[in-house]
Amino acid sequence: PGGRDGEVSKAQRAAAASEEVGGQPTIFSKIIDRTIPATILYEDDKCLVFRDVAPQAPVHFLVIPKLPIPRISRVGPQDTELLGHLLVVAARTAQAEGLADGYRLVINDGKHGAQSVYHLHLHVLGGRQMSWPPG
Ligand code: D5M
Repeated sequence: PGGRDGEVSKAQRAAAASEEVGGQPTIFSKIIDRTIPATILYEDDKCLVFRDVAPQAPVHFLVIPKLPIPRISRVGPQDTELLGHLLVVAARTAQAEGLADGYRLVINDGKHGAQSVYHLHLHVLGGRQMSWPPG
């Protein structure tokens, strides 16, 4: 597939992301385009990292792709490189945040995963002892 197919795919998936929330862009799209404020820790052409507004640990930030993939269960082989990039950025930002004793990475998917924002995001939580299993 050439670049044209890639563009079609992006448009379709942006539409899919909107459908999940009744045709409105998610709050994370508004953070990407700076319509609403966030405490941004890192940004590049593919992703954005910002602090969670309702932190569940002393350090709690989110890593999101700029491409509005709605949820992890919607990804395909075309997303492999992007997903790897998000993990590398998560780990590097965790290091920059001083989480040398470890941290928790979480992706919530759909209803049973208690996902509330339908724009894919990795939670990074640290700065305290985590327990297992999660609730
Ligand atoms: O988690 C969605 C997360 O997004 C949740 O931890 C709150 C966070 N959130 C929601 N709105 C904002 C804004 N405006 N800034 C920063 N963080 C936000 P989920 O995995 O979907 O349940």
